[in-house]
Amino acid sequence: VATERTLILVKPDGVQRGLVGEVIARIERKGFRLEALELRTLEREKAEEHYAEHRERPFFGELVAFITSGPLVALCVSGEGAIAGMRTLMGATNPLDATPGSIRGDFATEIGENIVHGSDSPESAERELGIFFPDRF
Ligand code: DAT
Ligand code: MG
Repeated sequence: VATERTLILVKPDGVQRGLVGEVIARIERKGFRLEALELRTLEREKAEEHYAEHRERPFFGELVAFITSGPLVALCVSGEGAIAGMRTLMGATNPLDATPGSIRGDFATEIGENIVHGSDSPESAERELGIFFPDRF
């Protein structure tokens, strides 16, 4: 497995609930590295760009409203197999389906408030890192 980097977000619900340290601790304990970290509130345009693949979905408006609703923490995480590895640490998109022991499985119940985002492929990772850290990656 190659060394990869991926964009991770602790979404506004995770920041609001004080779970930033918990999420970062799990990432570090797993053995992945933090390459960049920023607390910011996302502008609507950036949110729409980040979630462009979901533009036609019925929940798109809610998704953009939620992700812009308060500060989030954006991270670049790297390591062997970091893209799939972080998806495993996060758990399934719907927290009710997420395995206990995963972030979503341990801390969430609602699909619309599932604490974390992680890129789903090398292409998405590079695209998303370019949105959040344009002068770094
Ligand atoms: P993931 O975040 O696991 O990559 P995704 O890319 O399919 O999942 O969807 C992006 C986010 O959109 C997801 O984290 C929560 C929200 N979402 C997905 N499906 C939804 C649905 N059916 N209803 C409401 N929100 C949804
Ligand atoms: Mg996704």
